[in-house]
Amino acid sequence: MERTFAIIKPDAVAAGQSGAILALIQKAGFRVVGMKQKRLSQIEAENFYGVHRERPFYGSLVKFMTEGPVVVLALEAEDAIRKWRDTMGATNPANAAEGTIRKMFATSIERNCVHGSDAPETAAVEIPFFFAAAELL
Ligand code: 3AN
Repeated sequence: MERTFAIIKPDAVAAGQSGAILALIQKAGFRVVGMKQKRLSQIEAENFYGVHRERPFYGSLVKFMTEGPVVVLALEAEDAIRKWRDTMGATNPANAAEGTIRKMFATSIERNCVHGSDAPETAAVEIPFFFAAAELL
């Protein structure tokens, strides 16, 4: 079993799509081991997306990710990291396959409704960034 980290981003939460996305997560066979709704602080968003600090979209991305509440999730499944990225679809919804969450709900490459860890090393940092061990059930 593997764990990955997911976020339902502010665009999707504001649009009332959290429940629909959670249903798709469960239908895809993930076990939810951690879940909470919170609003990211400026510092949290800056640090979480620190790897993108030098990218031209960094400021805009941080602004977007702090504009309203998000739902943070720790998900468990076999091959969870790859499986969740497949379930989300391509970063740019214009390239996302039919049936993926981003195809259904994302409106742009920035406002792309969900996040997922891209590698085991990333998941190992991202899950404890948001969850204490006792919150993972
Ligand atoms: P993914 O979320 O698919 O792993 P990353 O890690 O390349 O994609 O990008 C992190 C986030 O940065 C994306 N989810 C998206 O919100 C934003 N982003 C990525 N590329 C762009 C871009 N070219 N313009 C605006 N925002 C972007």
